[in-house]
Amino acid sequence: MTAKDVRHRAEELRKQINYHNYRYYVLDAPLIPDAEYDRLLRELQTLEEQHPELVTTDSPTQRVGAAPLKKFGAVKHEVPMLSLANAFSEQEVLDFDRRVRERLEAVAPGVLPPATLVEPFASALPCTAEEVEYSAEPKLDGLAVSLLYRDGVFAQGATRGDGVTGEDVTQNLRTIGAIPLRLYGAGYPALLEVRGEVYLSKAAFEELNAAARARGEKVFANPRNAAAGSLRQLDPKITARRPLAFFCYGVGAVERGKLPGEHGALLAQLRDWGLPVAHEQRVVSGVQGCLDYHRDMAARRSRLEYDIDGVVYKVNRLDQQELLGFVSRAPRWAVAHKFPAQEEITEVLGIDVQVGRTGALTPVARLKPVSVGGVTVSNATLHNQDEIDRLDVRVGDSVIVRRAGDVIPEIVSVVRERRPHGAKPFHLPKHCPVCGADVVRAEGEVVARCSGGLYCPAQRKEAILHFVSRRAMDIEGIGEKLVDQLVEHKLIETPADLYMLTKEQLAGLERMGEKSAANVVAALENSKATTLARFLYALGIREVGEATALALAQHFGDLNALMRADEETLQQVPDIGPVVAAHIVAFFHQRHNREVIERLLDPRVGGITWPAVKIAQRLPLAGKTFVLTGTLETLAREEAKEKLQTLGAKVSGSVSSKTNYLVAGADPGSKVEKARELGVEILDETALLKMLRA
Ligand code: 9MJ
Repeated sequence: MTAKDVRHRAEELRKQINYHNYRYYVLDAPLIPDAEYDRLLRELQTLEEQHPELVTTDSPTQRVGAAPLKKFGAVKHEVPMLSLANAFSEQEVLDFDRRVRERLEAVAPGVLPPATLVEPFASALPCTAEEVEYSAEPKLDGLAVSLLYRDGVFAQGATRGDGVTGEDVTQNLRTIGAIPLRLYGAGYPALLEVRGEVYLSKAAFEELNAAARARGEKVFANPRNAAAGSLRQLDPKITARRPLAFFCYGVGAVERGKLPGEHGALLAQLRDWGLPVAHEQRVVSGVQGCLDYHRDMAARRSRLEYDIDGVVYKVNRLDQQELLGFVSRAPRWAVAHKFPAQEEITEVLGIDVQVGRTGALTPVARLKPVSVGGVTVSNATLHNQDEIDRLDVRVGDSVIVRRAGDVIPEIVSVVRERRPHGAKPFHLPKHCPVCGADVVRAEGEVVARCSGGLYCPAQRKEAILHFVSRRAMDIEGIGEKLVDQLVEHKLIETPADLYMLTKEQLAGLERMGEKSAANVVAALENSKATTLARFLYALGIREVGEATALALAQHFGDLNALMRADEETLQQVPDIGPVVAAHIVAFFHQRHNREVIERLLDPRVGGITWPAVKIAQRLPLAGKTFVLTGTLETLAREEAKEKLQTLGAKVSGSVSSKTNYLVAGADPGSKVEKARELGVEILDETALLKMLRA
């Protein structure tokens, strides 16, 4: 390609990418799949890497990459960023509308001349203040920002700050996909300041917090804090990783250009220039239109992608807005009609611990019932011990609870000043509140679990369904409906009881004929001849999947040996680390689990058997740990690793006292020295190949 071709191609790609951004973020109607979009972006990136002189600041490749700042600069808002007055009842909205009409009548009785009042806004509508038109919009609780476009190119972005001075967060705003780096189309003013809200969708907020919770990090109290915390990062790379969104709701400074004279039309124009506007925005007639809109949005609220805390009404005609002006820092032409509070204060009466069907323990706060946004809340999830520690919530505490949309109510914080004397920190029990088995919280895990898998009534149905599943004992004809009935009619408590069921008992159940009952009994009978690996998998020990069950069977060859093994012994089995080993030991440590196993094997009950696991079946390299280093000539590193693992070896990344062999290829590096120090046997490639063949 000639230099000119390259420049044309880069321009073409930028145009295309901008168009697809517009389809995706503004119209919500993408034309191409993400993969195709990524290809366009990568092609442009490659061109720009090869021809750095072609890079422009508004290129879609220039969203991330700015260096971290020491502090944010200050930005003065030429047109102040106003806040909104609130209305909490219909009466307050009626009062607002009355004040608007009275004031319009007072300052411009009768008919206003065609509006030349507001430059650059053009309007030719007569003004009668009988019924005012309003723009009605959802009110998002995010972070208000101002975006400055010079000749259509994003030049500067700032937070609202105190309304007069904000922080320069340009580099962070550039990382937000919904903010165009260049306006779309044509006809925009030479200088255009767009105003709107940066926010997190409900899904993005939940995801962000779930990830933080899983890492044991602190969670954000609400989407607003999460959005603010994400945008006010000195390192734009951190902001880039947060799924922030944006929508615009107005303009500030405008120079050299014409804009529509009505707010609704203005937003439509901004949308055409590539700026996302809330899809729910509408123009309504009079105060009744406003109240209808409020009711409609309240009903739709839980189904929206983002949290809203109310709706906003704005006088639609900009000349009327100008006439109305503002008091202190809020415009007289707009009001936020809030929904009832989503947060309330109440007391923690107790903390219960629930055991889920997989044995996970979840602490739940029992609350003094309180109405939150019109719904009575008497419970709130506390997630896990880390969350309890983070909040430091104790029985007797006064707490702030929040109910957002349909999600389970949560405790946001504790009002420490109101803590009663003697309130003690709460700890999850050491024994399962349902079955009494030990509770295990494996190192590095957030969730604590009951280890009474085969016996615990809370896990009963799940344990039985897993036991009969195809890859476990493969008992056909026993599904969820049947297990529900068997457990509810108290015909079975544990998997061992399955084998005592009679045809008559089964045939007496709903949707079970003679024939299906006979089939189930036959399937149970058939399942008795199995393998040790299947049986181990069927026990449903936490973290023991099929592969681990097979490795355990091959390593120990015998159930009793496995049941006696301690954590250290278990970790000699390939791919069994400390977490799995702890789960296995905890499981077999429970007397009730051992009793169920005994009954499963008892010829008078389960009568389950398997062929002896022959020594020959044991993998030749089981229990051996290898480390690979340097370049091998005939084998790729991954290939060598796979071959070793197939033969039962464990392949680790670093040499330690547990290493049996170090395989050293060409240019092996420091691992060889370490191996020598520790007295680990060193193999060259020939020796390795020989071992693999043997
Ligand atoms: C929010 N937060 O959703 C305004 N807002 O208008 C909407 N905020 C606003 N409009 C003027 N939709 C000042 C603030």
